[in-house]
Amino acid sequence: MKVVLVAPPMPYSLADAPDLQFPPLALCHLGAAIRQRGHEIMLIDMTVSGMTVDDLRKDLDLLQPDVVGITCLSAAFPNGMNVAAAARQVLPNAHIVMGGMHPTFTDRATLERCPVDIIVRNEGEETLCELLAALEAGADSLEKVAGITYRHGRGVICRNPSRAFISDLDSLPLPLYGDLNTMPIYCRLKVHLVVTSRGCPHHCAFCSASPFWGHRWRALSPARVMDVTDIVVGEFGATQVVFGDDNFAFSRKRVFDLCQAISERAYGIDWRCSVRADSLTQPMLAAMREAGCSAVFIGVESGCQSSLNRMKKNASVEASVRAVQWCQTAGIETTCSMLMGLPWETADDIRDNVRFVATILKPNEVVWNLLHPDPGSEIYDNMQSLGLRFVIEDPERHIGNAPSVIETSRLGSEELNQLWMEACLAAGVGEEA
Ligand code: B12
Ligand code: SF4
Repeated sequence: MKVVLVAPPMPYSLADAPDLQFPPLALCHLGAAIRQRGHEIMLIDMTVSGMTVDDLRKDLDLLQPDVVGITCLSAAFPNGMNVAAAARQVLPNAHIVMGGMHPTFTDRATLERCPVDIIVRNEGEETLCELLAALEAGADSLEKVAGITYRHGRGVICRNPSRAFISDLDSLPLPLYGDLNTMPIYCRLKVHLVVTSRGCPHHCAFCSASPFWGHRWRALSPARVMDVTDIVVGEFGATQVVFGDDNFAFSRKRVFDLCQAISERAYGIDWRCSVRADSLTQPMLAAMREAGCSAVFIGVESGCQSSLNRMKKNASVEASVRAVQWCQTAGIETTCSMLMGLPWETADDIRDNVRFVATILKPNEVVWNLLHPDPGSEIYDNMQSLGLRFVIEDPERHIGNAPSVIETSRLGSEELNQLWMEACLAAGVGEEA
Protein backbone atom coordinates (compact mmCIF):
# COMPACT_ATOMS: atom_id res chain seq x y z
CA MET A 1 0.00 0.00 0.00
CA LYS A 2 1.03 3.59 -0.41
CA VAL A 3 1.28 5.26 3.00
CA VAL A 4 1.99 8.89 3.82
CA LEU A 5 2.94 9.61 7.46
CA VAL A 6 2.53 13.21 8.61
CA ALA A 7 3.72 15.18 11.66
CA PRO A 8 1.44 18.25 11.95
CA PRO A 9 2.90 21.72 12.46
CA MET A 10 3.84 22.75 16.00
CA PRO A 11 1.97 25.62 17.60
CA TYR A 12 5.22 27.61 17.39
CA SER A 13 7.74 28.21 14.61
CA LEU A 14 11.39 27.22 14.26
CA ALA A 15 12.39 30.82 14.85
CA ASP A 16 10.35 31.02 18.09
CA ALA A 17 11.95 27.97 19.65
CA PRO A 18 15.22 26.95 17.98
CA ASP A 19 16.19 24.78 20.99
CA LEU A 20 13.00 22.77 20.79
CA GLN A 21 13.44 21.27 17.37
CA PHE A 22 13.77 17.53 17.14
CA PRO A 23 12.63 15.27 14.33
CA PRO A 24 9.29 13.51 14.82
CA LEU A 25 10.81 10.11 15.48
CA ALA A 26 7.44 8.38 15.43
CA LEU A 27 7.47 8.84 11.64
CA CYS A 28 10.99 7.41 11.31
CA HIS A 29 10.19 4.37 13.47
CA LEU A 30 6.80 3.63 11.94
CA GLY A 31 8.05 4.24 8.40
CA ALA A 32 10.87 1.73 8.90
CA ALA A 33 8.53 -0.93 10.24
CA ILE A 34 6.04 -0.68 7.41
CA ARG A 35 8.62 -0.34 4.64
CA GLN A 36 10.08 -3.61 5.91
CA ARG A 37 6.68 -5.17 5.15
CA GLY A 38 6.86 -3.96 1.57
CA HIS A 39 4.71 -0.83 1.73
CA GLU A 40 5.60 2.32 -0.14
CA ILE A 41 6.10 5.18 2.31
CA MET A 42 6.60 8.91 2.41
CA LEU A 43 7.31 10.92 5.57
CA ILE A 44 6.05 14.51 5.71
CA ASP A 45 7.34 16.54 8.65
CA MET A 46 5.41 19.80 8.86
CA THR A 47 6.90 20.77 12.25
CA VAL A 48 9.85 22.77 10.98
CA SER A 49 9.33 22.78 7.23
CA GLY A 50 7.06 25.83 7.13
CA MET A 51 4.60 23.72 5.10
CA THR A 52 0.99 24.82 5.32
CA VAL A 53 -2.08 22.62 5.25
CA ASP A 54 -2.67 23.91 1.69
CA ASP A 55 0.79 22.68 0.68
CA LEU A 56 -0.03 19.31 2.22
CA ARG A 57 -3.31 19.17 0.31
CA LYS A 58 -1.40 19.59 -2.94
CA ASP A 59 1.12 16.89 -2.00
CA LEU A 60 -1.59 14.42 -1.02
CA ASP A 61 -3.47 15.11 -4.23
CA LEU A 62 -0.32 14.36 -6.20
CA LEU A 63 0.67 11.27 -4.20
CA GLN A 64 -2.82 9.72 -3.87
CA PRO A 65 -1.89 7.45 -0.92
CA ASP A 66 -4.15 4.65 0.30
CA VAL A 67 -3.45 5.53 3.93
CA VAL A 68 -2.56 8.77 5.70
CA GLY A 69 -1.08 8.33 9.19
CA ILE A 70 -0.90 11.33 11.53
CA THR A 71 1.18 11.53 14.70
CA CYS A 72 -0.10 13.69 17.53
CA LEU A 73 1.05 14.98 20.90
CA SER A 74 -1.52 16.91 22.96
CA ALA A 75 -0.27 20.35 21.99
CA ALA A 76 -0.28 19.46 18.30
CA PHE A 77 -3.82 18.05 18.37
CA PRO A 78 -5.67 21.02 16.82
CA ASN A 79 -3.18 21.04 13.96
CA GLY A 80 -3.56 17.25 13.72
CA MET A 81 -7.32 17.73 13.25
CA ASN A 82 -6.67 20.24 10.44
CA VAL A 83 -4.34 17.77 8.74
CA ALA A 84 -6.98 15.02 9.02
CA ALA A 85 -9.67 17.31 7.59
CA ALA A 86 -7.44 18.25 4.64
CA ALA A 87 -6.62 14.59 3.96
CA ARG A 88 -10.29 13.63 4.07
CA GLN A 89 -11.18 16.42 1.67
CA VAL A 90 -8.53 15.51 -0.92
CA LEU A 91 -8.72 11.74 -0.49
CA PRO A 92 -12.32 10.79 0.30
CA ASN A 93 -11.55 7.07 -0.01
CA ALA A 94 -8.24 6.88 1.85
CA HIS A 95 -7.98 5.46 5.35
CA ILE A 96 -7.01 8.15 7.84
CA VAL A 97 -5.17 6.84 10.87
CA MET A 98 -3.96 8.74 13.92
CA GLY A 99 -1.58 7.67 16.71
CA GLY A 100 0.52 9.02 19.55
CA MET A 101 -0.19 10.06 23.12
CA HIS A 102 -3.13 12.38 22.68
CA PRO A 103 -5.32 10.21 20.43
CA THR A 104 -4.45 7.13 22.48
CA PHE A 105 -5.87 8.63 25.65
CA THR A 106 -8.78 10.43 23.95
CA ASP A 107 -9.59 7.81 21.31
CA ARG A 108 -13.38 7.95 21.37
CA ALA A 109 -13.53 11.74 21.67
CA THR A 110 -11.02 12.10 18.83
CA LEU A 111 -13.06 9.87 16.51
CA GLU A 112 -16.18 11.85 17.40
CA ARG A 113 -14.55 15.25 16.73
CA CYS A 114 -12.31 14.52 13.83
CA PRO A 115 -12.53 12.92 10.34
CA VAL A 116 -10.18 10.10 11.37
CA ASP A 117 -11.17 6.49 10.69
CA ILE A 118 -8.83 4.59 12.99
CA ILE A 119 -6.83 5.39 16.12
CA VAL A 120 -3.76 3.26 16.81
CA ARG A 121 -3.32 3.19 20.57
CA ASN A 122 0.06 3.07 22.33
CA GLU A 123 3.05 1.46 20.57
CA GLY A 124 2.55 1.76 16.83
CA GLU A 125 4.86 -0.49 14.83
CA GLU A 126 3.18 -3.89 15.06
CA THR A 127 -0.35 -2.51 15.14
CA LEU A 128 0.17 -0.39 12.03
CA CYS A 129 1.72 -3.32 10.12
CA GLU A 130 -1.20 -5.56 11.04
CA LEU A 131 -3.72 -2.85 10.27
CA LEU A 132 -2.24 -2.26 6.80
CA ALA A 133 -2.32 -6.01 6.11
CA ALA A 134 -6.00 -6.11 7.10
CA LEU A 135 -6.85 -3.08 4.96
CA GLU A 136 -4.90 -4.48 2.02
CA ALA A 137 -6.71 -7.80 2.27
CA GLY A 138 -9.93 -5.78 2.10
CA ALA A 139 -11.08 -7.11 5.46
CA ASP A 140 -14.68 -6.00 6.04
CA SER A 141 -14.02 -5.87 9.70
CA LEU A 142 -11.02 -4.76 11.71
CA GLU A 143 -12.07 -6.61 14.83
CA LYS A 144 -9.00 -8.87 14.86
CA VAL A 145 -6.48 -6.00 14.90
CA ALA A 146 -5.48 -5.49 18.54
CA GLY A 147 -4.70 -1.95 19.75
CA ILE A 148 -7.05 0.07 17.55
CA THR A 149 -10.23 2.09 18.09
CA TYR A 150 -12.25 2.69 14.91
CA ARG A 151 -15.46 3.75 13.38
CA HIS A 152 -17.58 0.80 12.36
CA GLY A 153 -20.67 1.62 10.42
CA ARG A 154 -22.61 4.77 11.13
CA GLY A 155 -21.66 6.32 14.43
CA VAL A 156 -20.56 3.06 16.08
CA ILE A 157 -17.12 3.23 17.65
CA CYS A 158 -15.33 -0.04 18.41
CA ARG A 159 -12.40 -0.29 20.75
CA ASN A 160 -10.47 -3.52 20.25
CA PRO A 161 -8.46 -5.03 23.11
CA SER A 162 -5.00 -3.56 23.69
CA ARG A 163 -1.90 -5.08 22.13
CA ALA A 164 1.00 -6.44 24.17
CA PHE A 165 4.11 -4.24 23.99
CA ILE A 166 6.94 -5.43 21.73
CA SER A 167 9.18 -7.64 23.86
CA ASP A 168 12.45 -7.06 21.98
CA LEU A 169 12.98 -3.48 20.77
CA ASP A 170 16.17 -4.58 18.97
CA SER A 171 13.94 -6.55 16.59
CA LEU A 172 12.60 -3.30 15.12
CA PRO A 173 14.30 -1.89 12.03
CA LEU A 174 16.51 1.19 12.36
CA PRO A 175 14.58 4.50 12.25
CA LEU A 176 14.49 6.21 8.85
CA TYR A 177 15.96 9.60 9.78
CA GLY A 178 17.10 10.07 6.19
CA ASP A 179 13.58 9.83 4.77
CA LEU A 180 12.38 12.96 6.55
CA ASN A 181 11.83 15.85 4.16
CA THR A 182 13.22 18.12 6.88
CA MET A 183 16.50 16.33 7.54
CA PRO A 184 18.57 19.16 6.00
CA ILE A 185 17.11 21.54 8.61
CA TYR A 186 17.92 19.24 11.54
CA CYS A 187 21.39 18.69 10.08
CA ARG A 188 22.03 22.43 10.18
CA LEU A 189 21.08 22.43 13.88
CA LYS A 190 23.67 19.67 14.53
CA VAL A 191 21.74 18.42 17.59
CA HIS A 192 20.05 15.09 17.02
CA LEU A 193 17.60 13.05 19.04
CA VAL A 194 17.93 9.34 19.76
CA VAL A 195 15.40 7.51 21.94
CA THR A 196 16.98 4.37 23.37
CA SER A 197 14.24 3.08 25.67
CA ARG A 198 10.51 3.23 26.09
CA GLY A 199 8.60 3.85 29.30
CA CYS A 200 9.27 3.96 32.99
CA PRO A 201 8.05 1.77 35.83
CA HIS A 202 7.18 4.67 38.15
CA HIS A 203 3.70 6.09 38.69
CA CYS A 204 4.11 9.87 39.06
CA ALA A 205 0.57 11.23 39.19
CA PHE A 206 1.26 14.04 36.67
CA CYS A 207 2.93 11.84 34.05
CA SER A 208 1.28 10.48 30.90
CA ALA A 209 4.39 8.83 29.44
CA SER A 210 4.62 6.03 31.97
CA PRO A 211 0.97 4.90 31.56
CA PHE A 212 1.33 5.22 27.78
CA TRP A 213 4.08 2.61 27.80
CA GLY A 214 2.30 0.40 30.36
CA HIS A 215 4.43 1.45 33.36
CA ARG A 216 7.22 -0.72 32.00
CA TRP A 217 10.74 0.05 30.85
CA ARG A 218 12.15 -1.62 27.74
CA ALA A 219 15.37 -0.68 26.07
CA LEU A 220 17.53 -1.13 23.01
CA SER A 221 20.73 -3.04 23.69
CA PRO A 222 23.90 -0.92 23.79
CA ALA A 223 24.95 -2.36 20.41
CA ARG A 224 21.65 -1.29 18.87
CA VAL A 225 21.88 2.18 20.44
CA MET A 226 25.25 2.52 18.77
CA ASP A 227 23.77 1.50 15.40
CA VAL A 228 21.32 4.41 15.70
CA THR A 229 23.92 6.84 17.07
CA ASP A 230 26.23 5.93 14.19
CA ILE A 231 23.52 7.11 11.80
CA VAL A 232 22.99 10.52 13.41
CA VAL A 233 26.70 11.15 13.93
CA GLY A 234 28.12 9.46 10.83
CA GLU A 235 25.45 10.25 8.25
CA PHE A 236 23.95 13.44 9.62
CA GLY A 237 26.87 15.13 11.35
CA ALA A 238 25.48 15.44 14.86
CA THR A 239 27.87 17.18 17.22
CA GLN A 240 25.49 16.73 20.13
CA VAL A 241 23.14 13.81 20.76
CA VAL A 242 20.15 14.13 23.06
CA PHE A 243 18.99 10.80 24.43
CA GLY A 244 15.30 11.64 24.82
CA ASP A 245 14.34 8.62 26.92
CA ASP A 246 11.88 9.15 29.77
CA ASN A 247 14.19 7.29 32.18
CA PHE A 248 17.60 6.88 30.52
CA ALA A 249 19.48 5.48 33.51
CA PHE A 250 16.90 2.98 34.74
CA SER A 251 19.37 0.13 34.15
CA ARG A 252 22.74 1.12 35.63
CA LYS A 253 24.48 -1.74 33.88
CA ARG A 254 23.19 -0.56 30.52
CA VAL A 255 24.51 2.97 31.20
CA PHE A 256 27.99 1.60 31.94
CA ASP A 257 27.89 -0.57 28.80
CA LEU A 258 26.70 2.37 26.73
CA CYS A 259 29.41 4.64 28.10
CA GLN A 260 32.02 2.08 27.18
CA ALA A 261 30.60 1.69 23.67
CA ILE A 262 30.42 5.48 23.14
CA SER A 263 34.00 5.91 24.39
CA GLU A 264 35.21 3.16 22.05
CA ARG A 265 33.61 4.96 19.09
CA ALA A 266 35.57 8.13 19.97
CA TYR A 267 33.02 10.27 18.11
CA GLY A 268 34.09 13.44 19.90
CA ILE A 269 30.45 14.47 20.41
CA ASP A 270 28.82 15.61 23.58
CA TRP A 271 25.57 14.07 24.76
CA ARG A 272 22.79 14.68 27.24
CA CYS A 273 20.03 12.63 28.78
CA SER A 274 17.07 12.74 31.19
CA VAL A 275 17.40 10.85 34.44
CA ARG A 276 15.83 10.26 37.82
CA ALA A 277 18.07 11.43 40.65
CA ASP A 278 17.89 8.10 42.45
CA SER A 279 19.24 6.18 39.46
CA LEU A 280 22.58 8.02 39.55
CA THR A 281 25.73 6.87 41.33
CA GLN A 282 29.12 8.57 41.49
CA PRO A 283 30.92 5.87 39.46
CA MET A 284 28.15 6.06 36.85
CA LEU A 285 28.51 9.84 36.55
CA ALA A 286 32.27 9.52 36.20
CA ALA A 287 31.81 7.00 33.39
CA MET A 288 29.21 9.23 31.72
CA ARG A 289 31.50 12.26 31.83
CA GLU A 290 34.38 10.20 30.46
CA ALA A 291 32.13 9.15 27.57
CA GLY A 292 31.22 12.75 26.71
CA CYS A 293 28.06 13.42 28.72
CA SER A 294 27.96 17.17 29.32
CA ALA A 295 24.57 17.63 31.01
CA VAL A 296 21.69 15.78 32.56
CA PHE A 297 18.08 16.80 32.95
CA ILE A 298 16.75 15.67 36.34
CA GLY A 299 13.06 15.53 37.25
CA VAL A 300 13.29 16.83 40.83
CA GLU A 301 9.81 18.44 40.96
CA SER A 302 9.88 19.48 44.64
CA GLY A 303 12.01 19.99 47.72
CA CYS A 304 9.11 19.06 49.98
CA GLN A 305 9.02 15.37 50.85
CA SER A 306 5.31 15.24 51.60
CA SER A 307 4.55 16.87 48.24
CA LEU A 308 6.78 14.32 46.47
CA ASN A 309 4.91 11.56 48.28
CA ARG A 310 1.53 12.96 47.32
CA MET A 311 2.52 13.20 43.65
CA LYS A 312 3.75 9.56 43.92
CA LYS A 313 7.23 10.48 42.72
CA ASN A 314 8.68 7.66 44.84
CA ALA A 315 11.82 9.73 45.36
CA SER A 316 13.54 11.52 48.24
CA VAL A 317 14.63 15.14 48.46
CA GLU A 318 18.04 13.96 49.74
CA ALA A 319 18.61 11.87 46.60
CA SER A 320 18.04 14.95 44.41
CA VAL A 321 20.36 17.18 46.41
CA ARG A 322 23.02 14.47 46.43
CA ALA A 323 22.64 13.82 42.69
CA VAL A 324 23.15 17.50 41.81
CA GLN A 325 26.29 17.61 44.00
CA TRP A 326 27.64 14.43 42.45
CA CYS A 327 27.05 15.81 38.95
CA GLN A 328 28.94 18.96 39.85
CA THR A 329 31.85 16.89 41.17
CA ALA A 330 31.84 14.81 37.98
CA GLY A 331 31.78 17.94 35.78
CA ILE A 332 28.29 17.31 34.39
CA GLU A 333 25.86 20.23 34.23
CA THR A 334 22.41 19.86 35.73
CA THR A 335 19.06 21.17 34.59
CA CYS A 336 16.44 20.44 37.23
CA SER A 337 12.79 20.30 36.32
CA MET A 338 10.50 21.64 39.06
CA LEU A 339 6.73 21.49 39.23
CA MET A 340 4.33 24.04 40.71
CA GLY A 341 0.56 24.28 40.93
CA LEU A 342 -0.05 20.90 42.54
CA PRO A 343 -3.53 20.67 44.06
CA TRP A 344 -2.32 20.79 47.65
CA GLU A 345 0.23 23.61 47.26
CA THR A 346 -0.18 27.06 48.80
CA ALA A 347 1.69 30.17 47.70
CA ASP A 348 3.99 29.72 50.71
CA ASP A 349 4.74 26.11 49.70
CA ILE A 350 5.70 27.28 46.23
CA ARG A 351 7.93 30.04 47.59
CA ASP A 352 9.59 27.49 49.91
CA ASN A 353 10.26 25.33 46.86
CA VAL A 354 11.81 28.28 45.01
CA ARG A 355 14.04 28.93 48.03
CA PHE A 356 14.99 25.26 48.16
CA VAL A 357 16.24 25.43 44.57
CA ALA A 358 18.18 28.64 45.10
CA THR A 359 19.77 27.80 48.45
CA ILE A 360 20.01 24.00 48.70
CA LEU A 361 19.65 22.30 45.31
CA LYS A 362 21.63 24.89 43.33
CA PRO A 363 21.58 23.27 39.88
CA ASN A 364 23.19 24.96 36.87
CA GLU A 365 19.75 25.56 35.42
CA VAL A 366 16.19 25.17 36.56
CA VAL A 367 13.02 24.81 34.52
CA TRP A 368 9.87 25.80 36.39
CA ASN A 369 6.84 23.96 35.06
CA LEU A 370 3.28 24.92 35.86
CA LEU A 371 1.22 21.76 36.22
CA HIS A 372 -0.71 21.01 33.04
CA PRO A 373 -2.74 17.86 33.33
CA ASP A 374 -2.19 15.70 30.25
CA PRO A 375 -4.73 13.07 29.21
CA GLY A 376 -3.58 9.70 30.50
CA SER A 377 -2.13 11.02 33.74
CA GLU A 378 -3.65 10.21 37.13
CA ILE A 379 -4.07 13.90 37.86
CA TYR A 380 -6.02 14.45 34.62
CA ASP A 381 -8.35 11.59 35.49
CA ASN A 382 -9.04 13.02 38.95
CA MET A 383 -9.13 16.76 38.31
CA GLN A 384 -12.49 17.36 39.88
CA SER A 385 -11.83 15.52 43.13
CA LEU A 386 -8.44 17.24 43.34
CA GLY A 387 -10.09 20.66 43.00
CA LEU A 388 -8.42 21.45 39.67
CA ARG A 389 -10.13 23.29 36.84
CA PHE A 390 -8.93 24.13 33.34
CA VAL A 391 -8.97 27.85 32.63
CA ILE A 392 -7.56 27.19 29.15
CA GLU A 393 -9.27 24.19 27.56
CA ASP A 394 -7.67 24.38 24.13
CA PRO A 395 -4.83 21.81 24.11
CA GLU A 396 -2.97 23.89 21.52
CA ARG A 397 -2.25 26.38 24.27
CA HIS A 398 -0.98 23.71 26.67
CA ILE A 399 2.52 24.39 25.55
CA GLY A 400 5.54 25.88 27.18
CA ASN A 401 5.33 26.66 30.85
CA ALA A 402 3.07 29.67 31.13
CA PRO A 403 0.41 30.94 31.37
CA SER A 404 -1.17 28.41 33.70
CA VAL A 405 -3.84 26.31 32.03
CA ILE A 406 -5.43 25.44 35.39
CA GLU A 407 -6.50 26.90 38.68
CA THR A 408 -6.48 24.94 41.92
CA SER A 409 -8.83 25.16 44.90
CA ARG A 410 -6.08 27.14 46.66
CA LEU A 411 -4.58 29.25 43.88
CA GLY A 412 -6.12 31.07 40.94
CA SER A 413 -4.42 31.02 37.55
CA GLU A 414 -3.26 34.65 37.86
CA GLU A 415 -1.65 33.87 41.21
CA LEU A 416 0.04 30.82 39.69
CA ASN A 417 1.35 32.94 36.81
CA GLN A 418 2.71 35.46 39.30
CA LEU A 419 4.42 32.72 41.35
CA TRP A 420 5.87 31.25 38.17
CA MET A 421 7.33 34.65 37.23
CA GLU A 422 8.83 34.98 40.73
CA ALA A 423 10.38 31.51 40.42
CA CYS A 424 11.87 32.29 37.03
CA LEU A 425 13.34 35.54 38.28
CA ALA A 426 14.88 33.72 41.25
CA ALA A 427 16.20 30.97 38.96
CA GLY A 428 19.37 32.90 38.12
CA VAL A 429 20.64 32.29 41.66
CA GLY A 430 21.36 28.61 40.96
CA GLU A 431 23.67 29.53 38.10
CA GLU A 432 26.32 30.61 40.59
CA ALA A 433 26.58 27.05 41.84
C1 B12 B 1 11.33 14.95 21.26
C2 B12 B 1 10.21 15.35 22.16
C3 B12 B 1 9.63 16.59 21.92
C4 B12 B 1 9.97 17.44 20.73
C5 B12 B 1 8.94 17.10 19.61
C6 B12 B 1 9.63 16.59 18.40
C7 B12 B 1 8.65 16.30 17.31
N1 B12 B 1 8.91 16.94 16.22
O1 B12 B 1 7.71 15.51 17.44
C8 B12 B 1 9.70 18.86 21.30
C9 B12 B 1 10.92 19.34 22.04
C10 B12 B 1 9.27 19.89 20.28
C11 B12 B 1 8.63 18.51 22.31
C12 B12 B 1 7.71 19.40 22.74
C13 B12 B 1 6.75 19.09 23.66
N2 B12 B 1 6.67 17.97 24.39
CO1 B12 B 1 7.78 16.43 24.11
N3 B12 B 1 8.84 14.91 24.03
C14 B12 B 1 9.76 14.52 23.21
C15 B12 B 1 10.34 13.17 23.63
C16 B12 B 1 11.61 13.44 24.45
C17 B12 B 1 10.66 12.15 22.53
C18 B12 B 1 9.52 11.86 21.55
C19 B12 B 1 9.91 10.72 20.66
O2 B12 B 1 10.48 10.92 19.62
N4 B12 B 1 9.65 9.47 21.08
C20 B12 B 1 9.99 8.26 20.34
C21 B12 B 1 8.82 7.86 19.42
C22 B12 B 1 9.17 6.63 18.64
O3 B12 B 1 7.71 7.58 20.26
P1 B12 B 1 6.28 8.19 19.98
O4 B12 B 1 6.36 9.52 19.35
O5 B12 B 1 5.46 8.06 21.19
O6 B12 B 1 5.66 7.22 18.83
C23 B12 B 1 5.23 5.89 19.09
C24 B12 B 1 3.75 5.79 19.50
O7 B12 B 1 3.29 6.94 20.15
C25 B12 B 1 3.00 5.52 18.23
N5 B12 B 1 2.63 6.64 17.36
C26 B12 B 1 2.96 7.94 17.43
N6 B12 B 1 2.45 8.60 16.39
C27 B12 B 1 1.78 7.74 15.63
C28 B12 B 1 1.09 7.90 14.42
C29 B12 B 1 0.51 6.81 13.82
C30 B12 B 1 -0.22 6.98 12.51
C31 B12 B 1 0.57 5.53 14.43
C32 B12 B 1 -0.04 4.36 13.77
C33 B12 B 1 1.26 5.36 15.65
C34 B12 B 1 1.86 6.46 16.23
O8 B12 B 1 3.92 4.72 17.52
C35 B12 B 1 5.28 5.18 17.75
C36 B12 B 1 6.19 3.99 17.73
O9 B12 B 1 5.79 3.03 18.66
C37 B12 B 1 9.16 12.64 24.51
C38 B12 B 1 9.59 11.65 25.57
C39 B12 B 1 9.65 10.25 24.99
N7 B12 B 1 10.60 9.49 25.47
O10 B12 B 1 8.86 9.84 24.14
C40 B12 B 1 8.56 13.94 25.08
C41 B12 B 1 7.04 14.01 25.32
C42 B12 B 1 6.35 13.33 24.18
N8 B12 B 1 6.76 15.45 25.29
C43 B12 B 1 5.88 15.82 26.15
C44 B12 B 1 5.47 17.16 26.34
C45 B12 B 1 4.66 17.46 27.59
C46 B12 B 1 5.81 18.16 25.42
C47 B12 B 1 5.35 19.62 25.44
C48 B12 B 1 3.91 19.87 25.74
C49 B12 B 1 6.33 20.35 26.38
C50 B12 B 1 5.96 21.77 26.72
N9 B12 B 1 5.62 21.96 27.98
O11 B12 B 1 5.96 22.61 25.87
C51 B12 B 1 5.68 20.07 24.01
C52 B12 B 1 4.48 19.87 23.06
C53 B12 B 1 4.82 19.64 21.64
C54 B12 B 1 3.63 19.42 20.76
N10 B12 B 1 3.57 20.09 19.64
O12 B12 B 1 2.69 18.70 21.07
C55 B12 B 1 5.35 14.64 26.92
C56 B12 B 1 4.00 14.15 26.31
C57 B12 B 1 2.78 14.83 26.76
C58 B12 B 1 1.58 14.61 25.86
N11 B12 B 1 0.57 13.96 26.38
O13 B12 B 1 1.54 15.03 24.72
C59 B12 B 1 6.51 13.60 26.74
C60 B12 B 1 6.06 12.15 26.82
C61 B12 B 1 7.57 13.88 27.81
C62 B12 B 1 7.11 13.49 29.21
N12 B12 B 1 7.64 12.41 29.78
O14 B12 B 1 6.28 14.16 29.78
N13 B12 B 1 8.74 17.23 22.71
S1 SF4 C 1 9.94 9.12 36.79
FE1 SF4 C 1 9.59 10.45 35.00
S2 SF4 C 1 8.90 9.11 33.33
FE2 SF4 C 1 8.77 7.95 35.27
S3 SF4 C 1 6.64 8.17 35.89
FE3 SF4 C 1 7.81 9.78 36.91
S4 SF4 C 1 7.72 11.57 35.53
FE4 SF4 C 1 7.04 9.77 34.36
